[in-house]
Amino acid sequence: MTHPADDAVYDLIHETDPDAAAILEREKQRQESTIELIASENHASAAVTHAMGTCFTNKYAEGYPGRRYYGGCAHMDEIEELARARACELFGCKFANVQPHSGAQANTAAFIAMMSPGDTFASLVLADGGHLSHGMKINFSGMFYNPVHYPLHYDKSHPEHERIDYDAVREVCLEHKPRLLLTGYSAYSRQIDFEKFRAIADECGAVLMADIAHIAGLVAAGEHPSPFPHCDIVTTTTHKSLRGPRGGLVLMNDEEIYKKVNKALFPGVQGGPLMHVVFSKAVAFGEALRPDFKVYQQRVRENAVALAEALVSHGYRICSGGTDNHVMLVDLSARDENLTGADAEKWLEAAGIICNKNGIPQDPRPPMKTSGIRLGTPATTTRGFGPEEMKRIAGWIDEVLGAGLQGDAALNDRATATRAEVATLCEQFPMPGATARV
Ligand code: DSN
Repeated sequence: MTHPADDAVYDLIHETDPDAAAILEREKQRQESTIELIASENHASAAVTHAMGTCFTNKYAEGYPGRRYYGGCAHMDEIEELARARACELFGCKFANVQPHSGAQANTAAFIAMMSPGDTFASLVLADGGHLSHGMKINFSGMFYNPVHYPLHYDKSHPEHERIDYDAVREVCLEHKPRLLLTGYSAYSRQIDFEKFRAIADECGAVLMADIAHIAGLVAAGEHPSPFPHCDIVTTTTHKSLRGPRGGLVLMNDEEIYKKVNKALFPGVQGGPLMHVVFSKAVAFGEALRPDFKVYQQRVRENAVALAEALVSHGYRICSGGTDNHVMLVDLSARDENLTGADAEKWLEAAGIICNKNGIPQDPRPPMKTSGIRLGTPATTTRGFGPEEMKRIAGWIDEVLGAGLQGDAALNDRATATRAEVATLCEQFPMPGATARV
């Protein structure tokens, strides 16, 4: 399956640089023939993919529409205004900055806009499902600010086990009086109650920020409650469930915050915006505004539930007891206490199933080993997989991990057989966007 635009791109690059073209071809074939379960990845459409390969890449446009540091920016202004307007329509807010190169850059700008160095903020620690830029000591957020972390419920007999403990969030905030309270996570499968966070932020006098990088597509489609009007500032990536190009986005309703964010991002954090990516963001937001995007997001959630239930039927445990969104954390130790996330990631890749090892709450294993894997359904749903395919995938996962536990010979046999079955299924559900030229 090829898109004519992919053929043209491949031919062009092959003519001028066969070495690079060969690598491109191998990566396209890898994506085409494997099942992508990394929760933060997706298959962008051909329009979104190829929008990044336009002459917009040639242009410097430091500044913002109407106030640039370079001449020749008339069409940069047009496309940035279009992207901003579509982002605001999609998320139901008044202001958008579409220039962040990534989610981490968006978070950096938000922190600079809302805090002074040394200020305290409250967040969920990475090990419980947060993010590197939510206060890890090795990241700017932990180097220049003072993170305090609120815990998850951690009590196996409690119905809210491994979910946000809103009473504990309140206690941490009342004790530390953070300047900013941060919600939104990278490995959390439950709905976030933004209204409860707002009440806590108001009680302790904090700014409320949400990083909706993972759930942005669901939020845009109304399949997860919106952070607006509760949050003061919202950051996201554009390439995960939102299915756009790789990049970041900041959203808000307050004009003063908007001005601060604009200044914080440029000149505070970034130089020239990636206008070819801004162009592609506009195209992606246009796609997300279409009615079929809502149907897509409904299917993402249905598939996540189907996959989680099927894994439970094979003896795995889903952290927090299930999923409300696109992602799930699978506790492998429930299936076999010797199973690690690192082994599972490697064994499944050999079988054509791509995922990432991930710590589970209070994981006794270190981050490069882990007791869990994180699975998500945005990419497989884009391909057109449904609940039946999710059941097949869960079965394959169990067969491969079971074989891996028996040793290398069993794993090799099983992985080879599964990889062929996976490739056959993938052929029936071609990857949209930049598809392989085979
Ligand atoms: N690396 C992303 C993820 O996989 O969730 C977050 O930045």
